[in-house]
Amino acid sequence: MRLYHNPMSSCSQKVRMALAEKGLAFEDTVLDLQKGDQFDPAYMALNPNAVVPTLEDHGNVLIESTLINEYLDDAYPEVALKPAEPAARHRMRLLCKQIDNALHPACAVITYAIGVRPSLLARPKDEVTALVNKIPDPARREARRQVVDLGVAAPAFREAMLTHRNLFDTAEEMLKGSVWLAAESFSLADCALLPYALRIDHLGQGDEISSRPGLARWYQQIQARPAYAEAVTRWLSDQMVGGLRKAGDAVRADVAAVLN
Ligand SMILES: N[C@@H](CCC(=O)N[C@@H](CS)C(=O)NCC(=O)O)C(=O)O
Repeated sequence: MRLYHNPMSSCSQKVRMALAEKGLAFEDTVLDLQKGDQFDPAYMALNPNAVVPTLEDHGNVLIESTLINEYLDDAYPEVALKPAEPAARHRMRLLCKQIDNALHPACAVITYAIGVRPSLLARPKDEVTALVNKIPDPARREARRQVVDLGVAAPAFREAMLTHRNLFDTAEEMLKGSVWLAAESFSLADCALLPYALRIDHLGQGDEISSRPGLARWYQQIQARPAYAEAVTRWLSDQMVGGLRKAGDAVRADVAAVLN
């Protein structure tokens, strides 16, 4: 099994979490997303969307993190990460869908507006424009251009923060009745939400988690799992996390002003 991924990428964290929960070993290829490795034609032959992760397993090439996790659970069912009960399974899938449709694009917006923009602004403008122009999806490309130009003042940034609040409210409701998001047992829904809680925390907006008691409890609980150390902590560097936190501190007042 080979995973093409990036240490900090949220979708890669989601898949690494499922792999670790299942105790599955894998070889890996790390892509530098700021350098543009994802646009390499050889990689795009595997993943035409020019994004990570991609999984190769027994000659199959699998893309889309949520579907990769579903594949892993089907192919390696010994440690089950889908609830047995059909309604709980639907809750799990609905949350994964909401995350893919709304939260993930919103996370890309806040990550670039706060965390990545400072390093992009330090690079030659035509180099950054060329990188943005390579994004195949027009909506993603336009959102990226907006946040590179305007940072947290971009209209897309405020929308993205509100999308996070919406999804975190949904999660808070789900956690009122159960230990984990979709059921009493840990599931792919927990793997799916984790990277976004982590990212908002790293970007200096951890109040969005700590102000919701159920989510705060869940966030602590998931970080205590052995799979978290294997799938997340092992891949984080102090330099990367420190860079995000520093960038978050620098725009804290601006973010508060935009949200008020
Ligand atoms: N829907 C895709 C989204 C993947 C995605 O957006 N990956 C990001 C990292 S989390 C990426 O590769 N970005 C590259 C870029 O923005 O150019 C999935 O779930 O796998």
